[in-house]
Order: sequence, then structure tokens, then C-alpha cells
Amino acid sequence: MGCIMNTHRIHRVAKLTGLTKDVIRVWERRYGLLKPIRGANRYRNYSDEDVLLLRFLKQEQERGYSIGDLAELGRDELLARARQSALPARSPDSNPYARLIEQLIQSLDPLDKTSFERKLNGAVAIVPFDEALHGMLIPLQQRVGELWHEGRLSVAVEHYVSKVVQQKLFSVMNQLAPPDHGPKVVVACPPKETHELGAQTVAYHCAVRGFRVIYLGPNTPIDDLSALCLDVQPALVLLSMTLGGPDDELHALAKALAHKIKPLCPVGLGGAGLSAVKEIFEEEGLVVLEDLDSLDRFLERVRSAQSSAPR
Ligand code: B12
Repeated sequence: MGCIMNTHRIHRVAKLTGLTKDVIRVWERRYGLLKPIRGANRYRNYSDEDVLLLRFLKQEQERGYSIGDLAELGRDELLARARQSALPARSPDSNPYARLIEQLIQSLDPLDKTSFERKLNGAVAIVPFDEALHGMLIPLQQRVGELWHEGRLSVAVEHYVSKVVQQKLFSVMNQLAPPDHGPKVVVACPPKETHELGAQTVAYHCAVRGFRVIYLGPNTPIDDLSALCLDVQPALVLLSMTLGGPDDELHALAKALAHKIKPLCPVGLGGAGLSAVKEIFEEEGLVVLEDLDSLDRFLERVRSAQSSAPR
């Protein structure tokens, strides 16, 4: 602020930052962090600060931070950090379990089940489960998924690890005393969605907070979801979306949810596939939850609406 700065059109910003024009537009729309000014010619003009901010976001993203998490810091904080980023960098891998995860990965190719499970079980057992989930199990699943995506790990091994992770999560959920009365929540993935760990994490999150979870898992047709909701009358439905999808399919999904589920109970959507397309769902009056903190606030709202309901 206060100083005269250069402005740049988007193609120049792309050159200066190494980001594509599409990414810049998406980040601008999605996170509202940039402040381009429309010139007389109606083109957007970006400031030096915008360029600084984008460079910093790209650098941090390459170091493994998620753009969503970074965006939550807000423009001012990000700019302050960007200005300081000439200072020595933080360790690129700040997860204290990074070494463990690498060791686990090593026992997957060739698969050494005994060694893999001994290491994983030993490590998971000695920390609070929340920490094991977010520090070990989710990063492990991510790493294994990435190796599969790169063609470096077989489908079979990926399935094996996904099942181990899933079993751990569900065995902990089953150990929680099932509440007799807590509000019911249905957790599922929409049609075509087979990424499951987001939904499982959400299911666990709700179970720990005293909700009675009905977990449906991946690829759930909306008509069947609706029929189930009529039967069990949940206090809410939560859907996890990792894949995006073509806009027309997403519009159809949003409409189906608005007409077939929302009249029955509140619907909350979350997951990595939503950030770019959340307006499609919000336009239909559906709630898009950014992360587990916003889920907590949503759960509280639902819980207090339930407890003040006249039944
Ligand atoms: C693991 C993984 C897989 C595994 C899935 C295993 C399983 N059973 O779940 C396997 C290897 C099978 C797989 C397959 C595919 N994958 Co994949 N996969 C991944 C990977 C590496 C990690 C995803 C994950 O599990 N994350 C861990 C969870 C816990 O994180 P999360 O889902 O973000 O959830 C968190 C939050 O988002 C939030 N959250 C999630 N849901 C909800 C819901 C609510 C209500 C709330 C409040 C919060 C919330 O809470 C969670 C905890 O913080 C990602 C890349 C990456 N590094 O992220 C790609 C990725 C998701 N896959 C991708 C793709 C394209 C595929 C395939 C379609 C590839 C193909 N061509 O076949 C197939 C899927 C086939 C299908 N029909 O669905 C793309 C998706 C791109 C997109 N947005 O469209 C990604 C991003 C990879 C990439 N860079 O291209 N994949």
C-alpha cells in the first residue's frame, strides 16, 4: 500500500509466476485473494503484490501445502509471509511421521505384509488416534494413491493398503460406544465417486462427536440415498466429493440433491473436488463445507436445531 506499483495483464502474470492463465483465473475466482483492477480497456490489471502473492502460493504449493489451507490465511497474512520468504525455508516435510511413511512404502514393493503391518500397528497404537489418522493413515493413503497414479504401485497393493487404512478407521469407530440417542448422520460419496477416505474421515469425525453414523461409502445413487433417508430420518446427510466432473453432471447432481434430499434433512458437501465448483451447489441452497472445522460448526447447528425441535 502507498507505493506506486506496476500492473500486469494476465499473460504477463503467467510468465512472471510460471502459473497458467487458467490456474490464475481459477485461484482468483475460488479464493478471492487477488485484486486485479479493470483498466479502461476492461482487461484485468494485476499489481506487483498480486504477482508476489501468486509466486508465494506456487512455491508453497510445490512444498506440499494445499492451496485451500494457504488461502484461508487471507491476503494480508500471505503477503506478509511472501515478503519474508527470502528467510530460511521451513523443512519441506513437516510431518513428523514422514520417515515412517517412507519405511511403510518400502515394505510394499515387494509386499511384506508382516513388516508393513507390524510397523503400522506399532506406530498407530502409541499416539492418539486423531494424530495417527491425520499424521499417518491419511498421508499413507495419499502417498500410495500417488504412486498408483504414477504407475509405480499395482492396483492390488493399493487396494490392500486402502483396506488396511479403512479397517483401522472402522475398528476405532466401532470401539466408540454407540450412542442410543445422538442425531443420525448419513455419510456417502455421490455417484461415480470412488475415493473413499474423505468420507471415512468425516464419518469418524462425526462418530467421535456423538453422532450415530450410517456410512454408505462410495458411488451412492441419489434415489437410493433419498429412499434410505425416508426410512432412517437422519438429522443430516454429508457427502464427500474428491473428483469434480463435467459441469452439466454437477448441475444435475446439485438439482437431484436439492429436490430429493434437502426436503428431508440438511445436506452438507465437502471434499477436494468441490472447491472449484462450489457455486453450483450453493446456487441450489446446499451447504458447502470447506474443511473439518466448518463441519464442526455445521454439526453444532444441526445438533441445536434437533434439540430444540418439538419431538
Ligand atoms: C488415494 C487416491 C486414489 C485411490 C483411492 C482409494 C480409495 N479407495 O479411496 C485410487 C488409487 C484408487 C485412486 C483412483 C483414481 N483417482 Co485418485 N487420488 C488419490 C489421492 C492420491 C489421494 C486422495 C485421498 O484419499 N486423500 C485423503 C483424504 C482424507 O483427503 P480428502 O479426500 O481431501 O479429504 C479431506 C478433506 O477434503 C475433507 N473432506 C473430504 N470429504 C469431505 C466431506 C465433508 C462433508 C467435509 C466437511 C469435509 C470433507 O476432509 C478430509 C480430511 O481433511 C489423490 C491426489 C492427492 N494427493 O490428493 C488422487 C486424486 C483425487 N485422484 C484423481 C483421479 C482422477 C483418480 C481416477 C479417476 C484416475 C483414473 N483415471 O482412473 C481414479 C478414480 C476412479 C473413480 N472412478 O473414481 C485426481 C482427481 C482430480 C479431479 N479433481 O478430478 C487426484 C486429485 C489425482 C490428480 N492429481 O489428478 N485415487
